[in-house]
Amino acid sequence: QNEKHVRQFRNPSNRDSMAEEAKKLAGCAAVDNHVQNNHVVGVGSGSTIVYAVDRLAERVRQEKLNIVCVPTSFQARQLILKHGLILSDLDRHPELDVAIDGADEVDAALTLIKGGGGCLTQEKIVAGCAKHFIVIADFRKDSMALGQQWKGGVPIEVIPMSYVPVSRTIAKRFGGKAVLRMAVNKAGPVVTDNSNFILDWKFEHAQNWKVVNTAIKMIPGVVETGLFVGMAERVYFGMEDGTVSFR
Ligand code: ABF
Repeated sequence: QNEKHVRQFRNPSNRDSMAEEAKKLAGCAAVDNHVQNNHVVGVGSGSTIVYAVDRLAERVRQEKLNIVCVPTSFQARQLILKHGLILSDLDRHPELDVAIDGADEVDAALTLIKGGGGCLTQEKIVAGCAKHFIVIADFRKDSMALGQQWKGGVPIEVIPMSYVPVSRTIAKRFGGKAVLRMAVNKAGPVVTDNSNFILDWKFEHAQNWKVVNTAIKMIPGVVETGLFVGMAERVYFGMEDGTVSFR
């Protein structure tokens, strides 16, 4: 019995398929517990949010809910449209009842690293406009301290002309290395929805994330960081055993 369990756990494809199921559980839990009729809902980006929007669309159909959605990215906009949900923006709905989004890593204090998908700036703006910011993730994102699970570093969106000086300043002041994110085909840098570049800061050790976040934001050229400090109200984790835990 034990051996079978170990084998299952070591098989990456099993773990990945468990993670897919876990994302779905977390997405459904967030929508079921936090979305009500007449809500304006912020829709995050990534693969976990896809399950949340599936569930949201299902509830809108079944319960005839009146829901308005504000996207955090081009991907989120397409998802909203694909499901025939009502699409809005922050001009028309600057105050959201709830925003739901994924994360790359969540620590014990609910500090998040986000932006692996490159949409951190809009994600932070939308989360900041929401009365409740709810995060959904699978068990692989749950971490005691940032950097223990997610190895991609902290994404930082920068104005293109500033990427070299910003990268040098970060390395000098906070250690580690801030690397320009390149497109998968290496033909050029990743360009965000706001026409900016992304630096991935591979930090060397745990820091006071609130202080570091503020300090990085003060560097000329920095648009936003993927550190979400004191923003998440609740995080739902889909677990390997088919349950949902939250904190
Ligand atoms: C967005 O999508 C990002 O901030 C984060 O990088 C990513 C999480 O993606 P996934 O749900 O695919 O793990 O929420």
